[in-house]
Amino acid sequence: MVKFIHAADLHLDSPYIGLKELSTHIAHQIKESTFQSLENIIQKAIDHQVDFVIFSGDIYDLEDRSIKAQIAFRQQMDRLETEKIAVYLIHGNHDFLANTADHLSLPSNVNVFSSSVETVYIETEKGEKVALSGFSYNKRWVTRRMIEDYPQRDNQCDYHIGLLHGYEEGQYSEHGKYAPFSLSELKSKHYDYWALGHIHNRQMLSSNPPVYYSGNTQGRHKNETGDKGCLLVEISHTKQQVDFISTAPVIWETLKIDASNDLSLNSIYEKLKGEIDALEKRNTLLNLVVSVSPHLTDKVMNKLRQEEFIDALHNYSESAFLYVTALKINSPMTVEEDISLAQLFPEEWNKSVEHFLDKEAFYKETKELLSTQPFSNELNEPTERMRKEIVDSAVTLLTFDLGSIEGD
Ligand SMILES: [Mn+2]
Repeated sequence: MVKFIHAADLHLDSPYIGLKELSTHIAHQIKESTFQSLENIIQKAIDHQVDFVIFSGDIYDLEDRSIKAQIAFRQQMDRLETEKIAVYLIHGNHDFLANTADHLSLPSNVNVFSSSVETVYIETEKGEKVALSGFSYNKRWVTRRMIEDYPQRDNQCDYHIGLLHGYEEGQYSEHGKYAPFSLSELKSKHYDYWALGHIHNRQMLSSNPPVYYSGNTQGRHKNETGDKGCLLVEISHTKQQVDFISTAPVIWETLKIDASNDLSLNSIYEKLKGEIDALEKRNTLLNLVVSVSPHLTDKVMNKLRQEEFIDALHNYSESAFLYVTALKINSPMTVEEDISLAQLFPEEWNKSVEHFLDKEAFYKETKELLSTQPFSNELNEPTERMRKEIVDSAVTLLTFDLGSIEGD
């Protein structure tokens, strides 16, 4: 049996996008979160006495690796070296191998794959032979189907593991720049495990053979919600066990609350406070989306939109903080009294909405916009969920802001 940890997309020293003023205590914890998550992963590797650790790309957030990130990574690799635990890592699109003159060296237990697919062979302490195949990005985009260069399973070995930072095709074309592959191509290699990186949402593409994206180790913005960490993998010839281990010290969450029956500031506040207090007590950055009644008075509405209202919702306890990073108030406004575009031209309206719900049309129409700052930074790996969110918001905005015609 071989036992290892699979992690990816650490993005050490990520800048946090979209966070406003934070207390220094919280700001510090957030700034350190990618490092803390790495430290937790290494501790788990030691606790579980794994045979080795795999990092499937994007260890650093930028090709221009910060000194702080390099030092922190080296320190953690040193810990593994002391424990005689080997590390196999590939670089991804964020930390591609380029000029290495400004790189700090890593201890000898760390094996970095080069820019063409190579296979390394190791023997575990129990005497089992393991082959690991992978490659590192040497530029921002790798459009070549690198999967074609991976060898077939080496049957002289007990286990053969693939490391690949790339995009599984079939969902949308934006990721064609990232070493695209299909699941059937992976399966055709007959490996015992595929350790994938690039997609930040943890997911299993196949259980047999096990093919996993471990997801990133720490959420970095409001669209990377939920628990984050690494995978503990145990493979023998009779069973495969893949367990998620939570290591992220801070999580992002979105909470949608329906307050459309509450007409006073007090009852809205009580409802929000109640739902927030019921959340699990752990460091949380919360994105609140609240639906309110169209019959709220302007005075109540103004209060809801004040910064002070958000401030009243944060929740700090000794063990954890909950910080509301954004409050979105969905109000149907005065749509009931107006004639909306949707009512006036139902056919055209539905046609337009449908048009934008179509993936291809969406990317065609937004291509230019999404490739400019600041969108290009935040959306360089748009997920299907983000796309739907954008379309949803646009439809809501159009329905309520533009869709209604003021009677003059
Ligand atoms: Mn990444």
